[in-house]
Amino acid sequence: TTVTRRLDYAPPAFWIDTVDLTFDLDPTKTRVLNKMTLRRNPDLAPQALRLDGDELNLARVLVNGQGTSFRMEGEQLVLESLPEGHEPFELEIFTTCNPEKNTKLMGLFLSGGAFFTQCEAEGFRRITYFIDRPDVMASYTVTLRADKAKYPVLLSNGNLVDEGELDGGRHFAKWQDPHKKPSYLFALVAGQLVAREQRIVSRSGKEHLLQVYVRPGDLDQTEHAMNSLIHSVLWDEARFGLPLDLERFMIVATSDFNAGAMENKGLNIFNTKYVLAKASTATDADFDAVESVIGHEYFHNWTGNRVTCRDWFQLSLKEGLTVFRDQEFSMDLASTPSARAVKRIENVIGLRSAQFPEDGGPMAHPVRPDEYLEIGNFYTSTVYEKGSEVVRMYQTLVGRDGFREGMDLYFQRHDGQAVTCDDFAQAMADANPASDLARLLPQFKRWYSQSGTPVVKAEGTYDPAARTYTLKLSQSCPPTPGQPVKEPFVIPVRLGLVAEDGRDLPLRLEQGSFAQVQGDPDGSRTYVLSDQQATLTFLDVDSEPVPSLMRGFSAPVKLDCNYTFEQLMRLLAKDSDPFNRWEAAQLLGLRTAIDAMSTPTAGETAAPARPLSEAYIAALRGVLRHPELDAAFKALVLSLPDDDYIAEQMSEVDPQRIHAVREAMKAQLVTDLRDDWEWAYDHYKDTGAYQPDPVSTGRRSLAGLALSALCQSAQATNEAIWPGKAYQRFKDAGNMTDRQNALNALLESGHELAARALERYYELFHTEALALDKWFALQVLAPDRGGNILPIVQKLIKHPDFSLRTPNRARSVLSTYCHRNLAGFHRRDGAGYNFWADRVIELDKLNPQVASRLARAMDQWARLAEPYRQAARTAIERVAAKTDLSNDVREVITRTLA
Ligand code: HT7
Ligand code: ZN
Repeated sequence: TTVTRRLDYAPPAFWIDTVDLTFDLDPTKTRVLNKMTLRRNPDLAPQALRLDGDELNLARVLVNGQGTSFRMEGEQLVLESLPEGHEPFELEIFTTCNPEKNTKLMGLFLSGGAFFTQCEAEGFRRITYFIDRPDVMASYTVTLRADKAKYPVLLSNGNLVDEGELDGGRHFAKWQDPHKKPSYLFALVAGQLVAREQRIVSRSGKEHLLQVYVRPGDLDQTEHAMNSLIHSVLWDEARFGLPLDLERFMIVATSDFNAGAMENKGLNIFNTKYVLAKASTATDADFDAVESVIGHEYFHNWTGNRVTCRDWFQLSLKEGLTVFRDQEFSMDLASTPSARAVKRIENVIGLRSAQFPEDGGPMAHPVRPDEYLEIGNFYTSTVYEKGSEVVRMYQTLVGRDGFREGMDLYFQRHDGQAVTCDDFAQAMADANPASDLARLLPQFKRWYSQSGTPVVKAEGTYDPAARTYTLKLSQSCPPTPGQPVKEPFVIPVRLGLVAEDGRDLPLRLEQGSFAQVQGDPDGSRTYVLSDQQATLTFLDVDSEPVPSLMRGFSAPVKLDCNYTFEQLMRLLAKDSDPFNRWEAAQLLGLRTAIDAMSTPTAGETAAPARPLSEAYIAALRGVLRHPELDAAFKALVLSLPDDDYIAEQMSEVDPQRIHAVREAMKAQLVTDLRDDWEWAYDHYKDTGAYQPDPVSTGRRSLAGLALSALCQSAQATNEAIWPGKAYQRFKDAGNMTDRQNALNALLESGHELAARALERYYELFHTEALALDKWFALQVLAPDRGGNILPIVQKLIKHPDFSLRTPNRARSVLSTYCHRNLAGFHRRDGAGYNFWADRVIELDKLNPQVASRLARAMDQWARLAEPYRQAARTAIERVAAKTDLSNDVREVITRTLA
């Protein structure tokens, strides 16, 4: 229980050059022989060797073949009497561990009778004693021995160099990794698995074998994963000149996994959720997620594996950069400008719903954190998603070609090394010496050190006589834990001036200049706001414009611009930037919600009548019926900001009131546009044979929204046709997207047919784990009606198919309830919070990482109105009072109460 601090970094006292591991795999007692060559770090004074361990049984330690003295300090194995001088020596360590008891799923564990590993961040020490930190890079040879019938497939990193039979029905396989790697990238897999295989020839003419390993019945669900992998290999070569550096690249799926996937060198291990996909059980969103996670792990092969992190404070060096790369990959595959914009909007929705609240709450931390108790708690949306936005800003400041030059220089300088975020920043600046980035680098790096979401305030005035438009920009950033005062950031503001007819007006500045950004579309320029304030005067502006600011979400900030209603309507109808068209609709929705919140009603859960204005409804109708806009884009514009995003805007949060207001807005939207929804449903509902491409995905998404609206409006008028049609569609659907949307339409409208559909769904899919996860989650996500969700949740956790030990299943009920159903969870009687406390305590004993994610559902408690706030505090204090919490949960709870 000690805090680790970034500034305490010191290089390791020893280097490990080679590691030769032999495993005798057994579910309850796996033997591990670890033979290493080490040498003293010549730059440091002689010190003891300290090896990390966690829940290991130590049998024997030999130095150069001889017994030696050692001692334990906590979980560390300490060796004092080692050969002097700088010559390499050999250290052999024999340990055993118990994979079957490993419910934490870190280190070596069992899933469905097969062995898997998870070593990032500090799991390798649960397999053997080691200097378990990312700057210690070694060459690995691994021999796996196991019962052949139970574990016919034996995999580890690199190339298979030997295999054969052993006595007693056992066999072995020997693997050698040609690349040096840190211990967190080690992996092994052993079990009954089958593989889809594909040989490919890369641009350079090299042949590679790609394999996707799954359980025998699942092979028919691997085609999309394999295609995504092939696309990833081709894309990284084409866009970044980065080839696959292995003869063989393997992906293996497991149904018990704490995270999404893991980029172990040449042997990626995946949560089944991000590998398996077939039309009958996976939705369009699932297909998209498979594509982006396969891309993400593959891209780590360069950004993370070839160049890795010096220490875990640099996590965003690999994660922010790799998220950026996977987002660009999905955008490039999307191909049309409109489909690209849809991807961008989806990414920004994700950032705002998770990262913005994180940055404004008790767990706020910089993209490069300064301290941690448990590193597992810092795999956050700040490190990942905000980190990705920081990388995107480099590209915005130096252009796409400049960014590529920066990447090239980064690899030229650092291939094979463990480096820092500063090294990446320096490579970007050095490759672009004439850019704003090079000029502003020290200030730009505040994005790594200062937490909090900056606010950009904008105020414009038009002078018709002078034909000038003056835009005053200023920036500020609220205080965050440990950081009361912030210095100004470097904020790229991509902007345009929109005329009444939608034209982009010319952008001519009286003084100052725009960044020389290649790739800005006509009518957009990027202004780099680096001072606390700036005034831009535009010349030759022949009519009053509406400023379109932060186009494409050019920086991870909140924009505060007091647009009039009419100005927002102009942007929604005509902005050439699709992101800001969508943004205008969101702002209109938010304003309506906030205004309605302050309108008195008969009680806080009573709905204000007809909160949406006629003009706004008409504008949404215009978008819905638009002859040219893509369906996917329409669906995004027609979706109201969700409860959580509305809550994010309030200084004091009343969850029930927010929910009531949003439900009232939705009720009006479904009734006022009833005929339009019907038109949209008929127009978009047929997509033919299932294809997960952007066009058909968009059509299904809009048809789903329409069906849901129609069922809700039918519920209001007691009309039975639409629920009947939804039930029919649920029964007949040829793919899971349409089926789930139909079921959801019934659940959302609260129609009694929902129960029948749920029963039928269970009959159809109870043997398919991922589809069954959805069955649990959909019931928990339904709108809360008079507090009915908690009893449903309580019933579901008693269901024979529910299990706390399988993270996907546990999350499908618990995280869905505590993180994603605002009104269901935040009850006036506090029962949701009590339920949360009980589950966090229970889960912490099994799997601290999953428990600490759940613990974060109370991040925003201090902003709650009464009586929620007091009830929340009581529940958090009850967890805090436990003396045997894991470090993971302890850290979250302590920060939450601070
Ligand atoms: N780099 C991987 C991180 C990860 C992880 C971290 C903590 C505990 C379990 C974990 N499994 C995977 C995932 C990634 O970003 O690609
Ligand atoms: Zn990653």
